[in-house]
Amino acid sequence: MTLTPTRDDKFSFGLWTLGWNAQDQFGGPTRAHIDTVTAVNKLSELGAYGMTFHDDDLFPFEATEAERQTEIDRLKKALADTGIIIPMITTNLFSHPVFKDGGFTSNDRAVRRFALRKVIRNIDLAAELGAKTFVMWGGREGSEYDAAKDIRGALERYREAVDLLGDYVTDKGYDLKFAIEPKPNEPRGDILLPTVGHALAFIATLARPEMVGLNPETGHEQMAGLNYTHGIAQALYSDKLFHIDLNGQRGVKFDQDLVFGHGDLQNAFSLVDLLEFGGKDGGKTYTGPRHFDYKPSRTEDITGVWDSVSANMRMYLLLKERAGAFRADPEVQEALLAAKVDEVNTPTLNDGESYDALIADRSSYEDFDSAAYFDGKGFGFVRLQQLAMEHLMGARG
Ligand code: ASC
Ligand code: MN
Ligand code: MN
Ligand code: MN
Repeated sequence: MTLTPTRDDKFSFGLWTLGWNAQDQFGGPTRAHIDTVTAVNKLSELGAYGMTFHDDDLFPFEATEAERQTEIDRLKKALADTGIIIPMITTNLFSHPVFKDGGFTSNDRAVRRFALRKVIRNIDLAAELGAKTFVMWGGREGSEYDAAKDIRGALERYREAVDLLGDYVTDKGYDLKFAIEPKPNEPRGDILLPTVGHALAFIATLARPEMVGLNPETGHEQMAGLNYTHGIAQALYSDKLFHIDLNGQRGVKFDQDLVFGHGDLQNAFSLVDLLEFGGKDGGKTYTGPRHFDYKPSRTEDITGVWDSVSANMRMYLLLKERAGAFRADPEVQEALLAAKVDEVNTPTLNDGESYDALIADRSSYEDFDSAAYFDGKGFGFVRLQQLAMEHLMGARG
C-alpha cells in the first residue's frame, strides 16, 4: 500500500484551512494571505483531488460584481489547468458583523432575508462549478443568554430557511444536496443543532428530508465530549453521511482544528477503520470526499502550511494501512469472534417472532439461569482493544 496520496483517495481541503492567515482572538496574523490559484496548484501537486470554499474565501464580502467574477474566472482556469474539482461549497454567514446574532435565525428579520439571498447566490455558484454538496455550518446560529433567544422560534426559522433552499434547488433542477454541520459552541456560547443527534432530529422535521444530510466534524463532536466514530456510524445508519470534516481535537476545550490524527489518535483509527472497512452487507460505508477542515497552527510558516496539508493525507493513509493490518490479522479475527462483536448483527427475535412467542419461550426467561449463563465469563474487549492499539502503534504486522 502506498502512502502517497492520489486522486482516487478523494482528499479535499477548504481554501479557508490552508489559507488561514493565523489571526486569532488574541493576536494578529502570523502568515500572509495565500492566493486561490497558488492553493489549487499546490493541492494538486501534493495529491489532493478537491478544494472547497466559502463565498467569502474566494472574493471579499464587499466585492463588486466584476471583482467576484474575476475571482471565479481565475478559479475556473486553475481547476481546468490542474484537474482539481470543487466537490463542496459553503456560505459564510458568520464573519460579517451583520451576522452577529446569526443568519437564518437572527432575531432581526431583515438579516434573515439577507442571509437567504447570500446563500441562494452561492447555491447558483455551487451548481455552476459542479459541486454536489452544499454545507451549512450555522456558526452564529445560537445565543449566549437564554433570555435572548426563543429556541423554538429559531428552530422554526432554521426549518423555514432550509425548506426554502430545498425548493430553490429542486425548482432549478440542480444536482445538489445539503449537509448540516453540527457544533456545540464557539463562536456562540451555545449553537443550535449542537451535535449529530440534534441535527438528525431536525432533518426529520423538514419538507424535503431526503435532500438534507450531515457534515460532521471530528473536533466538533469531541468538543461535546462525544465519540466521533459513534456519531459517524449513526449518520451512516441513518443514510445521512453526505460529507465529512476531518481534523484533530484533544478533549473538551476550544475548537483546536488540529491535523487529522494529531488529536485523539485511537478515535481517528476507529473512524478510518469504519470508513474503509466497515461496509455492511458488502456495501461501502461512505464514498464521498475525505475533506480536511483543520487549521495550520499559528506557529507555522508557509513551509509548515504545506507540511500540514501533507500530514493530514499521510495520517489518513497511515491509519488506513494500520486498520487494514488489524482486519487481516487472524488473532484479531479470533478475538472479534470471542468478543461476539458480530453477534449484535443477529436479530434478537426469530424471523417473524411476536412478543407472544417470546413470552411463550421459557428458555428466554423462566429457564434462563443468569448466574449459570454468566458464569464469570468476560467478553475479552480489553484484549481486542490491545490488539487494535498494537496494530495502531506498528507493533504487529
Ligand atoms: C465551515 C466549517 C467550519 C467552519 C470553520 C470556519 O464551513 O465547516 O467548521 O466553517 O472552519 O473557520
Ligand atoms: Mn472545527
Ligand atoms: Mn468544519
Ligand atoms: Mn472549523
